[in-house]
Amino acid sequence: MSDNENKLNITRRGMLGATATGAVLAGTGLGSTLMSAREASAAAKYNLEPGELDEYYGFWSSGQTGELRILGFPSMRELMRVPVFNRCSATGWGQTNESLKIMTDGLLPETKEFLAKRGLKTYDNGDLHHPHMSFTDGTYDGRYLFMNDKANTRVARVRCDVMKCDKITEIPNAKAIHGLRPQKFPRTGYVFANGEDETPLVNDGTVLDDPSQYVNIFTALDGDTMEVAWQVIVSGNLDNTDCDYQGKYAYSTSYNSEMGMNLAEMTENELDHVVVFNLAEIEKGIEAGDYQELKGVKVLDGRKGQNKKYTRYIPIPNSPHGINTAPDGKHVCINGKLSPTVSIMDVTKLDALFESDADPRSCIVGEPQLGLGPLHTAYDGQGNAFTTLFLDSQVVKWNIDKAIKAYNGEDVDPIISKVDVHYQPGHNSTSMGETKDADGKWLISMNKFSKDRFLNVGPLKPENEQLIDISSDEMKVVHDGPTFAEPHDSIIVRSDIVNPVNVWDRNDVTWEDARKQAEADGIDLEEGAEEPIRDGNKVRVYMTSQAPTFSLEKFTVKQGDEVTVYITNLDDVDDVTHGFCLGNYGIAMEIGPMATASVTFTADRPGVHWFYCQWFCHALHMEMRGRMLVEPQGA
Ligand code: CUK
Ligand code: CUA
Repeated sequence: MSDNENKLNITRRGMLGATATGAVLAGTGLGSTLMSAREASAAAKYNLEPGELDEYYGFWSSGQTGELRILGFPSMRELMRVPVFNRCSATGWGQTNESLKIMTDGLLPETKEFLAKRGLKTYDNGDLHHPHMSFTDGTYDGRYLFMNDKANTRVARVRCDVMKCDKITEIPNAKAIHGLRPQKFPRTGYVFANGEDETPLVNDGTVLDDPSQYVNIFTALDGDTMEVAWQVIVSGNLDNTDCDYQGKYAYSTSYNSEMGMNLAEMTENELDHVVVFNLAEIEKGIEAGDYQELKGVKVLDGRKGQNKKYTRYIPIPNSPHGINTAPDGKHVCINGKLSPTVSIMDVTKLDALFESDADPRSCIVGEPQLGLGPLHTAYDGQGNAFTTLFLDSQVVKWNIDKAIKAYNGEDVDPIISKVDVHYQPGHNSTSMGETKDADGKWLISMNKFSKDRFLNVGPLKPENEQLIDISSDEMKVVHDGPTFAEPHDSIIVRSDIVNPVNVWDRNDVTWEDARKQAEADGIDLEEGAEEPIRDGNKVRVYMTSQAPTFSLEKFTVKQGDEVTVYITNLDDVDDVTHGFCLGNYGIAMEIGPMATASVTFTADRPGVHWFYCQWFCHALHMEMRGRMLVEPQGA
């Protein structure tokens, strides 16, 4: 290998930092024909060698797929899919008793009844837009992830220790939970959730075309219990939401202050608004009994013109969409969507708004024109903002202080640079950018259309997520990442904050019901039982699994029995997940190392039915199987 080739290889492997690489390239005279030093340095960070670990976790939504996704970032390698509102063939989410408990416990009684008539236990679909981690003192704390379901008005929580969903709450009174954010300070605390679709307050089918009877609902959940803490009735629908770093205010954009019911009506006004929620006043209002109870929830009236201290309405140019608090703890960017502007709100001016009858626009301290279709803004923690321009297919980098100066009449241009993205960006996220620890290294632009960027897969095309190096003023797109429907939003979290376990704790609450049932049956879950336990036509089968065998190679039940199979995985080893798939019974589930999982079904098909382990676990994985005999009725 020649000297030059050798140096080239080293460069390509990204083993040198920017300076050293630059020196190597300059020394060889190859600098102009190869990657620039800066590109090489970015490549060194995102093109990981086999076995190398990422610097960040990325938590991605999946829109109408209904799951949460975990990526290694910045390599953009998809690490895991966590089923939440969807069903999952691999893990049995939506089928195991443990997952069904999580999916059904938080449903409203009326929903359970409605679904039962359709033969369903829970909704089959969801629309997950906004995943956000719990905070302590203004930054991520690695406890939980919270996320919305716009389709069926739910909020879910994922435990970061095992990366599984543990609570799903259906929100009463509201419709279509869209914007969602956890409280940043002092901790989460509240989880704020916007109802996007306005409905008649009493929605019993007697009102359709009387807008005066339509309301919208803002909800605060308790992030620890996942119960609804309180709700506020507002005017106009609610789109996105965020909150401050002081623990005093939450705020939501509203793109339909008109309370219009069709497109023409909804976009009529030049100004829509942001609704600001005063948390202390709302808590006082509840204390003082100034609420009505609707479906078991304390609901305060914060509509426009109520002149109560719960809310203030700040006029914002036409149809604002994203709302993002800057890491400086002071400024909030409100993205105009139909207006080419972003409005900068100063949270330190909100007290005055509530204390006196100050002009609600007095908290707006800047309103730069950035380009067409501003949707969402992210931050680098150095005073700069990055806004997606949906119609322009660009991301614009701009400076917050300069925008404020320009608003005050100084002759400065806040725009630093623009970069083309492909195409039509919605959300963008920066590394740690929605916390006070924003580090200004990376930006991801989540583009709705990929068009010509990838091999054609037919009329339904993937989205395109582009990794952008923002370590200098000139933004640089360094990677395209196709994704299936339809991540709206993501967060990028330093990897040291997230510390999942490798093996389940046998005392985990997930299989509490299974443990209680086993105790009642006099069975130890970790031992299993040699024969099924019969209880009328209910039959309980207790098995353990240890690669490559189930503790039962066969069991017998009768046609028509309601059978519950409990499996405890005794493999106390990283990565040895077993499965239980019962052929032609439509049954399959995952049993993680040291976990218990169970599934209940009616044994209505007589005959011999093989069950097998569906997670590859051992050289004899294929042999990890057994038989269920279903004796015909009357036998
Ligand atoms: S919303 Cu999708 S691009 Cu649901 Cu956060 Cu703005
Ligand atoms: Cu156990 Cu495959």
